Amino acid sequence: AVRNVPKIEQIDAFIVDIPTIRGHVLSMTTMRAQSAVIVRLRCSDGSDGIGEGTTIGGLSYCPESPESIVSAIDTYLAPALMGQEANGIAHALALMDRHARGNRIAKSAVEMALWDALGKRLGVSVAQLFGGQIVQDMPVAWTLASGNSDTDIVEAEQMIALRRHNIFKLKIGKRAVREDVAHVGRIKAALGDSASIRVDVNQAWSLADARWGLKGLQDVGCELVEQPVQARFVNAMAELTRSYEIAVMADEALGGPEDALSMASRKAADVFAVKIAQSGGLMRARDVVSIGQAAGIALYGGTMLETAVGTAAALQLFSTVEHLAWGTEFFGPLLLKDDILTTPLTYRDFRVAVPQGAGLGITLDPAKIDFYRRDKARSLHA
Ligand code: MUC
Ligand code: MG
Repeated sequence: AVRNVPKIEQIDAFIVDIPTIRGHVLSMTTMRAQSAVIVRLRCSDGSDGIGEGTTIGGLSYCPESPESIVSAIDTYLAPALMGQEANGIAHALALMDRHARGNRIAKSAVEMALWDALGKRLGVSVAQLFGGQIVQDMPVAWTLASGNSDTDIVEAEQMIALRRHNIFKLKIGKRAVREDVAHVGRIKAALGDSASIRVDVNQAWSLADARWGLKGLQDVGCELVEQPVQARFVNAMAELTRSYEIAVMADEALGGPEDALSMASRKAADVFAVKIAQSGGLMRARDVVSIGQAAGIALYGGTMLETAVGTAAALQLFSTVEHLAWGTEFFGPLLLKDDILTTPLTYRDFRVAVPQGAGLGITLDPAKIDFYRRDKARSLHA
């Protein structure tokens, strides 16, 4: 008898442009909106899945842009997967690799939709598909990046009073190192022990800048520095990791398991910021986690400032990881002026909860999607 297995029938990818609640000032760009790529996948048995593949600041963060993610999916990945078995996610990933080099975020968006569809078909969560939930919720950091120290202090104090966040990541690297260290020092002095302060340089420093920077940052009580130098400067990351007390975290340097192995074997980080999109999907993010665990590198759940879709995927996957020593930054939906789910994710008591239900455990709000879709050309974007 021929098995009646569900086949992949349709994959739609589109951009939603959602304004941010304030300007988000990073070393390479200032964001005023997030352009997220949403994927909707339909299977022959009527089941469907949602995915997200999002980057930051157009092409300023990495070699993929929102537009390139959509075009990679439409032109290469979706045609390669049409008619393939929807349950065969490992096979789908292998096929995508055969048809397209790189383009991790695009592949990740499609893989995420396949996991969501599989979970919904089986009536289990994506966390269950990855071995089951160990934790129900996790600590969630907030990024202070208004571009102004006083505004950042007010914002941090509000977050602490609301019991929403007490871990703060400051975006630096745009100004002189001295000025950045002073900015971080002011914020740490204002918040004291009520907050954990970390910084993300997004690759902006030279090794010489970074030596001064790390020394200054640890002296003002900053606990961790993320990607201080360019991703390809692994030796510099290794030198910084061994030379200072402050923890050094790899972010842009981690494009999947191969990079994780090279960073681990060269002792080029104390902490891995593990991101689903940057790793090339949930399976590969899980591989990065395993390599980190095997090497004794601490873990942190990172974000590409995704909407609640990508954030839910991260919550599902990381809920199966026993120890995230540095917590997470799964706050993406809170940076956006609007949420695209029917029921938003839950943030309380400094933590974010893993959504319950089958697949990713979320439902898109169709009216919101229609409103923010770039290809529907709303007057908002005119
Ligand atoms: C990054 O580089 O880590 C994550 C949080 C945030 O504010 O920006 C990002 C991207
Ligand atoms: Mg980063």
